[in-house]
Amino acid sequence: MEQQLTIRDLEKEMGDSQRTAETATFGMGCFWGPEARFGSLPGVLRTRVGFSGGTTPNPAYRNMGDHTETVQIDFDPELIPFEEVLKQFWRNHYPNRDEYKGRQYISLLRFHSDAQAEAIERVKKEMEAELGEEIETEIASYTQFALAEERHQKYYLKRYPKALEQLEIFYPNPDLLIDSTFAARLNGFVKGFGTRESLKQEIMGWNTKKANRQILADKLLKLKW
Ligand code: MHO
Repeated sequence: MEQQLTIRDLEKEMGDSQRTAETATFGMGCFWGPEARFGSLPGVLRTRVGFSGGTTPNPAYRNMGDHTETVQIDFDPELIPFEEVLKQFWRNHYPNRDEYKGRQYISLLRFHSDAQAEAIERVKKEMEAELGEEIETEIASYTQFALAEERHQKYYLKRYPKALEQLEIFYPNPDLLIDSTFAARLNGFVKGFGTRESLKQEIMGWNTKKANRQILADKLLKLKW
């Protein structure tokens, strides 16, 4: 019998571009939505949700203490510059909301380098002009990020058990959804970001073996939701 390829094999060469990948960490309200939005953007390699910005040890969804719901993405800055990530961040939530449930839903940014810190200051000014208000996003240097429970990862995609069943062959363990670009795109797609056709086009341009790209594009077109 032919050996079954898992998503790790199918996306292998994309993972290799980790050489150039950058990470961004931010909170903009309930983490389910922004994981889907950012997961749909070409150039975003991986998305995950978790907790950041606080001091409570071992945070979990029902015990996040002073942490904030946070999305973390790995992206290829040649395909999507950090400035663009920031514009998507600020244009898609209101950063000055009154506190609600403590720090759980605050607007939060953690920078991973001096270059990111500088870009944040620059783009923030631009966004303040656009918004006509000062932005109160909590900005600090990155220290830690704790992954949320598996049920919160790719939350919207998980609302489609029938599709997940058809994907099981690529993802024999649900944890494989966390690091997968294909899963990030599908999670965005079910939330209404992008079309089947635009996603197929993008996949055919991925830095993967041609046969593997074809397998993923075929799967996408055949998926029954
Ligand atoms: N309105 C959602 C928020 C979940 S989000 C992960 C709920 O509590 O059902 O904070």
